Amino acid sequence: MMNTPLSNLSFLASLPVEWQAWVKENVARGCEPEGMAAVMVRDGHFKMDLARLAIAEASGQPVARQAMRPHPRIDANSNTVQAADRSINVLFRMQSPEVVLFGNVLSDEECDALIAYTQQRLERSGVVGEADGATQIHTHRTSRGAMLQRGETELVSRIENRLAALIHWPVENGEGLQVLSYEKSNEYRPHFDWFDPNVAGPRKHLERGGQRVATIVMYLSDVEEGGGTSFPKIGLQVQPKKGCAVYFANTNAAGEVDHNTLHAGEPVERGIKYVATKWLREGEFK
Ligand SMILES: O=C(O)CCC(=O)C(=O)O
Repeated sequence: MMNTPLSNLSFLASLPVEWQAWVKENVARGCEPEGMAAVMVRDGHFKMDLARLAIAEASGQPVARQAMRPHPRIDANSNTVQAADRSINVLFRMQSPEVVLFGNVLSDEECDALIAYTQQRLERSGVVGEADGATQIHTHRTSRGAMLQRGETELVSRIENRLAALIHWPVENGEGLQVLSYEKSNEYRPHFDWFDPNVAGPRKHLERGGQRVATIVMYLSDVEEGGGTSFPKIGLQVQPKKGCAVYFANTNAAGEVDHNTLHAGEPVERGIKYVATKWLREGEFK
């Protein structure tokens, strides 16, 4: 089992390095914490709780342990990250919401093998029912998909270990890969991946490993037209590129869900889009 690195248990370390430096510098200068937090919210788009906790931590104040929520961490300050067996490219990174686009996550052969392996298992994808949490067929989601078990094959294990190393997050805190196939006009309309604790159905899913702290969508094919992953609240669209992956954090280090992670799989216009989605949980997913 891969242990969660201690550095994950730090609000300060969860900030981009330039903000870590800013916080340390201003704490050292004796700046007023609430004023600093306000600047972090205004200029860095951080949530107020996270800003306050990071400042408190940098000031050497005791921070309530229960307030600390381990969170994936990506070393994205150079353009390449060595993740277990593969050297992965960092193509862009934004901090709030935290979105990172990676290149070279999977080889062409790995993409093709995942598609071939799941081809006979694809079934219409569902959404989480609001009342009871059961999977429901809905017009908002028209792809077909296959849910894999963690470690189901050597290839699946290899990819899971690679992703775990890339984001410093235990393999056990991940759901099995979900391979999705979108044909012409198939889509996944705007939705959140995090479970709303105030709604009965989604709340049930929290019992099995806690919140979905982050998502990785890996593109297994190029798509001739359409099929981008869009984030309507932040005006971002990622075009599918075989072997690339988009990572986004659904919660911050204080455990707050991020409404700016609203995202959609845009309708495919031409070609077939294949993706493999990995949802990362706060705790072990059994
Ligand atoms: O198909 C996509 O681009 C996004 C997939 C997605 O939103 C999901 O699996 O949660």
